[in-house]
Amino acid sequence: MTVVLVYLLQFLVTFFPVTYASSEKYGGFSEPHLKDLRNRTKSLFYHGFNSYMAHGFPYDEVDPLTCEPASRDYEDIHNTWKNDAMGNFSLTLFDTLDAFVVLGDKQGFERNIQLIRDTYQDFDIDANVQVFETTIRVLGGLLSAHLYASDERRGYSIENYDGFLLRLAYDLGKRLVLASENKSGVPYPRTNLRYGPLKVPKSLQKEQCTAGITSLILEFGLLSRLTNDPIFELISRKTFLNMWSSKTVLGLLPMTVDARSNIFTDQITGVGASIDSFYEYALKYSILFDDEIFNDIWQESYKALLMHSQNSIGIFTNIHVSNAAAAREWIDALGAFFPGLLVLAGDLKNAFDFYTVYFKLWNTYGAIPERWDFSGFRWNYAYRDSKPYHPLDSLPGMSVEETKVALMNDAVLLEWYPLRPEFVESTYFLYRATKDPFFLRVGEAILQRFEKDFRAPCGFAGIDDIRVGTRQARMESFVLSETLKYLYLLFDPDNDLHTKNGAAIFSTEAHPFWFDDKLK
Ligand code: DMJ
Repeated sequence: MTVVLVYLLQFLVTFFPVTYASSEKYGGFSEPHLKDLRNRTKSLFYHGFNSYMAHGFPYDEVDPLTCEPASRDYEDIHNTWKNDAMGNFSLTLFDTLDAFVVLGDKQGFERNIQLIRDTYQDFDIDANVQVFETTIRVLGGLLSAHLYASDERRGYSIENYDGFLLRLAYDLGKRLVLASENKSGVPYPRTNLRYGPLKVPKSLQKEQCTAGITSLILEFGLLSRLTNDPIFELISRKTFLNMWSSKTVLGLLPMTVDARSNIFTDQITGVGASIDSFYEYALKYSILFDDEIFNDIWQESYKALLMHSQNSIGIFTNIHVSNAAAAREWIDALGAFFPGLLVLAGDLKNAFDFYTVYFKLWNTYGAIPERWDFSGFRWNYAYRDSKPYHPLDSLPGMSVEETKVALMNDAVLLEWYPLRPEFVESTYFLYRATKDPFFLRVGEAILQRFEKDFRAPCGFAGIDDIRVGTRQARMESFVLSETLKYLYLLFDPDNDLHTKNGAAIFSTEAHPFWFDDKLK
């Protein structure tokens, strides 16, 4: 026995420092383990993309369950869930161009660019699309691909590249910017790519949101600087600053606006859907273009959130903009990007506190509910606020198990999970900043869920109702362009994007952007 122990100790003394040293480099995971995670993520990406190419292209998406091509809803013009993003312009292909660079697949990158050259001369398409969605997914995809194709310093430049991706981006930009020609001063939310915003039915032009109005600035700014046509940046900057000037004395902006009158239609704010990328683009624009004014906007708006919206456990809650009174006790799946943004802002403590709430959601549901109630309504009602919840207590007439299920289900206010990227995005940023293997473990769990539960015959199907697990007949383009991209990057410490030479800002759709004098 003693001999065995001595051998064991010797073994540990001999090998522990080696194991420790190599695992420390990759935050506690060995390189072969990380390599395996990368390969598995890569093969998921190719499963999704190749399914799209085989069955979906040239349409916008592929139905992951039936393998039919998927495009706009021509029967119901009010089906904005589909029609806002699907412009009949091979959406998935444009949105995933730079993902091939991230995966280190130069051939795939060049092949897809050639395919675009062969298929698209312009965006002269009779389709009503949402300006924000088209900007972040298609224009953003084109700009990032153009940067990689043209900038020799990044190692993906294409021989004899003639800038046609930028010409396409310019064509698209000129169509999208027409939406700003609205007397009210607020851009129309939608436009018709061929005929302009006036061709869009009025019923679709009423409701705008703060994120939609302010989040064109990164793509439009880059487009202006690369083409030397200032119009895009001038207009989007002016729109952003106008919006910011209508903040309340508390420094808060409401989330919805009537585009016809430029009047806010609610008085509530938070960090999730409808306002998320306002914060994101204030900070990212200030970094990409070294802009003091936008840095001040970020600082001031974040300070207001810390003061009025953050609660005692670190959730950024929804509040009234004029008096900061609690408004709605829920958070949404889109808000899960905020911890990642806070990493970029250098505020790790608040990033981690808010992240742990989403982590808990992932752990509980194996997904992030689209909207989740943190009020504990039924419990508080049953006990008239007298008894705080304890995991071993139950509701009247229920077992402990039944109580847990009831409370879990009660809390899901919107039940779908379309494989959104935000939680993975924040996991990635927190890992980059801390190198804590905890985040790699979270990533590994997400990867397993993709392999086991989200994988479908032709790509990946989201969940229609996370309480029962019914599947969604849709793979949005962001599954490939964002969710799997961030997951891959999480497992790839030596990716070009993590080197000084490859540094970039990710757009809200995870397209890497950079800009300096050499690109002018
Ligand atoms: C993406 O298209 C972008 O991240 C956008 O900013 C918000 N939501 C979707 C994915 O959830």
